[in-house]
Amino acid sequence: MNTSHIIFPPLIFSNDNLIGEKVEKATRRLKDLKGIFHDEEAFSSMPEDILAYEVSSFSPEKEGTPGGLCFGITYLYSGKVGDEYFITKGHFHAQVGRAEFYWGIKGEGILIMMDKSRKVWAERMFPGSLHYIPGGIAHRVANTGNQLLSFGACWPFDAGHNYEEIAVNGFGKRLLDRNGTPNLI
Ligand code: PAN
Ligand code: ZN
Repeated sequence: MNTSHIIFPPLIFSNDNLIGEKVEKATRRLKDLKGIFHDEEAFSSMPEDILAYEVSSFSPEKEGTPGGLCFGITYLYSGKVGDEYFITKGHFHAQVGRAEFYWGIKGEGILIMMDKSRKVWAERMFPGSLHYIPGGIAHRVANTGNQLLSFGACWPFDAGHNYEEIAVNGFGKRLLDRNGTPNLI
């Protein structure tokens, strides 16, 4: 048998690690999340270099290629700013019709979603949980546990990310710790 056409894949996803030459890593520290948390006093009393989350992603095609897919793993650290859990910035996709899958890998958290009318709902995330985020729905994740939360994501290449709207108006509800229990308020 001629094995010359059998190659190693460009990507290995092992445990919660994404390994490959084309994997890119983005880092978000508290200072990158200014204006996201409601307790500004608690925010400014914390070291701004604290790691909030990292994203390892793999984009097999050129940005914007219609029909292409992206794959990413987010590592969201455990922590709180006042009574608010560490969260990702959150975004709508720039192309409104673009959906996405998330799935829980490690730790526990909550996926918060919001539609255009600012109606908010949420789903628990845990190892093995699978979440479909329809097009036109803003999404962000909170780590509600005391260990790292890692989750996978797969989204269309041409989705694009609209952070602006969330940066300006936030979500309609926040996930706050009330006596040790997460509450959407
Ligand atoms: C995810 C997110 C990732 C980080 O890959 O980009 O969890 O969250 P923010 O992008 O809101 O900072 C995704 O939803 N991609 O579309
Ligand atoms: Zn997204």
